[in-house]
Amino acid sequence: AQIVRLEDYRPSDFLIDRVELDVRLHPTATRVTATLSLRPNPKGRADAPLVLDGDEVSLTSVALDGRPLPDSEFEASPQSLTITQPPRGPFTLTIETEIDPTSNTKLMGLYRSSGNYCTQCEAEGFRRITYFLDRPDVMAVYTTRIEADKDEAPVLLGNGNRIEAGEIAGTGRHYAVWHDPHPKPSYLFALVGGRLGRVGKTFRTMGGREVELAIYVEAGKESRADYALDALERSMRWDERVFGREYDLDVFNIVAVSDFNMGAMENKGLNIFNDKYVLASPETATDVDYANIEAIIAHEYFHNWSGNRVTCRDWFQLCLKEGLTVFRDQEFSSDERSRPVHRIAEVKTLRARQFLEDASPLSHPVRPTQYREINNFYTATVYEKGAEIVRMLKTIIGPEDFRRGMDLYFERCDGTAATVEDFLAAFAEVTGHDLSHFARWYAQAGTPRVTVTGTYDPAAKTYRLDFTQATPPTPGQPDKEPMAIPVALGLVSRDGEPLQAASDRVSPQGVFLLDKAADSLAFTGVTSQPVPSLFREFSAPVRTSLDLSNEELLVLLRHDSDAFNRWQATQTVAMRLLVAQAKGDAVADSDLADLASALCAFMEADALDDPAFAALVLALPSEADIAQEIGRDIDPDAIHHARKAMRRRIGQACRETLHRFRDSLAERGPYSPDAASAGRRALRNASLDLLAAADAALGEQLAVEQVDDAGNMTDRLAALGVLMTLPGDAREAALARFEERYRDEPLVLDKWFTLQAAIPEDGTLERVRRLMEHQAFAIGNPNRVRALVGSFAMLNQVRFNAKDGSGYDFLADIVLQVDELNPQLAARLLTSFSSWRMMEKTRQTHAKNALQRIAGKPNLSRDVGDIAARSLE
Ligand code: HT7
Ligand code: ZN
Repeated sequence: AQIVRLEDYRPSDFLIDRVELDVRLHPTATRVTATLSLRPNPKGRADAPLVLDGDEVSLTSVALDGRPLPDSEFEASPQSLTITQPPRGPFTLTIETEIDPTSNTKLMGLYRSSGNYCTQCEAEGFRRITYFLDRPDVMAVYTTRIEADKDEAPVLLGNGNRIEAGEIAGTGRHYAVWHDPHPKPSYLFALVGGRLGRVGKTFRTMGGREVELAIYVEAGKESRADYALDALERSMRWDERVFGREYDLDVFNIVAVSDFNMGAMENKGLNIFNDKYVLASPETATDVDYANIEAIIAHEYFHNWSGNRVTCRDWFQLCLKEGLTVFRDQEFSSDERSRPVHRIAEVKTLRARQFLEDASPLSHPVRPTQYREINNFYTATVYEKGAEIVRMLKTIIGPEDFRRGMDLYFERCDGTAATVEDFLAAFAEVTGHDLSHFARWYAQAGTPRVTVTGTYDPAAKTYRLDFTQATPPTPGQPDKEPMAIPVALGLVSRDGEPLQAASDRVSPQGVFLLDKAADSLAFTGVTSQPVPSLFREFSAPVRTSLDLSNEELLVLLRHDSDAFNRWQATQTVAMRLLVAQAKGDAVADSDLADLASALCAFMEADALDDPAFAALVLALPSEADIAQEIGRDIDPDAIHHARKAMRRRIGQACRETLHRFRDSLAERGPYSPDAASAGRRALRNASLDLLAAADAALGEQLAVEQVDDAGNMTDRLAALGVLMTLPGDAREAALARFEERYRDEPLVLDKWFTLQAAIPEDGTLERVRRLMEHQAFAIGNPNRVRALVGSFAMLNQVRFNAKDGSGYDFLADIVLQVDELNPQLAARLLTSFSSWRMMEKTRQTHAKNALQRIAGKPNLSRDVGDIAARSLE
């Protein structure tokens, strides 16, 4: 397939100032008339033909300045429309096309979900609606007339403000006209037509403008959108307060649909959401669901400035909007919830997804330089590492200059399609810093490893830290340069007393900038041997090797003022022991005992001060984390057994405390999704999990009771999750009762699919195959496929990586099946092979065979072909 390269970017030869669309909705033959006001781009090539993009559209007619064009003056295929000799001044092109939304299973362009019409245009979906210059640097003002059968689609929504609506007498049809005054790229276009329920409220912006907020959902589920609506209002207020950003239209609509390729989409004034990230009630959604809804509502809203008002020049600049917007939504959630708890959750996700990707054949820079299929670059690297870069920038320049830089960026780039260079230029200008070294973070792939050793000189009362950094080779980048790494740090005394220490290389905010391959840092006036606390709040997306003993790390758990590093210290100790056990190395029983007793002591002393934090401390590194740490010759069965044994050990050691938590943290009042209540539930359920690991019979009894008596989905699902680790009739009976209770709740049944797909037992693959026949499963629905097949591949380390290759063969079969319907979804499933080269030999061979079988299949989509090829490179 053709490769698109950043270095080949050139401005479009034509610009489009205005788009008038007339869309007559019909289930199988929707007619679209697009009237485009075009002109040659002064920055483009003179005498170039006009080549419009298309994808599976069928052309009915084309007219230039009102004159129907004869066949000799254009060339049309489903993929493009070329006007061979366009005028050299402004002109209008009127294009009529016909599309079939019902047979659109790719869920890109105009499609139907539960009978409703909706669109998805990012990245290249608009060309599936009409022929267009479908690239983000072509920005136009859109007016959209939508017409539909009144019964089929009583609600008609478009971008911007509604300027007209009416009935078409005698036809049973009606229409609405929407106008969006803000020029935008085609990927932000959207329309919706359907039978939908609505909740809404009025929001007054800081400038006094009244905005009608509304969320449209499946009729009957309106009350489940209340939390999302509240999150929207809080996001709007936060963006005004923290970034000075005000909303700019009279309405802001959100529509929830049940068939959706990703989480949500930030179309201008008309966000479209996967209903999983809108609908919530205590009976159907968990605390994690509520937190995700809040974060994604905020993320899409924040795009109104970081993405829509300032958009991307080309798709290589995707991190410009996604990394920045993830950073903004993370800051919002940290302000609304607990900052340290949220930071730990972010880092867990970053390591599980982005570090994994960076260590795989799919590793790429935050700003890639080439792609075959842009849909494959909506990755953890672009999103999560992209957000970490913005966070490091803020850490290096400080919060005041960061805000001044953001203001300048928004002001200067408003209404434009910008680049990473434009973004960095704003910060360079307000600070006077040269950010060219820092800019390497966008260009160089791979996770740097920082190695640190500390030396104390009691006579001189000095403490020296020696740093080195190295980044491993990644595809296309064998040699790496040193990065600019902000190290937020402090020294901690062993007895918890404050420690006075000074270094002129550390900023007043406690940050040392490591920007060479090796550097040293000396502290003076250090009166006792300290323990260094490095990368506080995880100040940079790096791996670290520290020469600290387990005992020293456990000092940090007790005494560090930085909550992130208190958590990190226990994770590091646990990881060392788990890795050693999984590799079959000798592990001293006293080391296990020390960890368990440090955890029990922490639980006794501190857990109830911040239960959410305590629950995170109690959660051991996952099997996938351990595999990543081992890095080569991985045996997932050995990892599973090591982790299981350690859970048992901790459960036994802390049994009494855990029992006490079960009682003292029991739910008293009605359910509330706030962070403090969620934290208490998290600690109580973590206690159940460890108790069950220590004593299966007791665990089964407590879990069955909780599944049946729980007053909310968080507790019910947590208990059912514990039962998944305990084979037997009680588990099967509880699963059956759960299924019966939620038989009409697809989003809840997804959780039921997920739990079963993750059971680490021999029969799970058969179970997953059986569940694919379940009446609630649908191969065309991304949520269902991700819940069952995606969870099997991503969450079930032992069964997906089964030594006989059965897990890989199964996934390959499903990828090929899904590819015929929805290539984007198939390609995402396929990324679960990304760490195949780290497995031991037998598994590697099976994985390679499965990947080769996929790569060799004729007529693969570009999406799947690209992932398969890169995975094998
Ligand atoms: N900007 C959006 C990314 C996106 C997408 C969303 C839904 C379906 C297909 C999609 N392709 C790309 C979502 C976001 O990051 O905010
Ligand atoms: Zn986004």
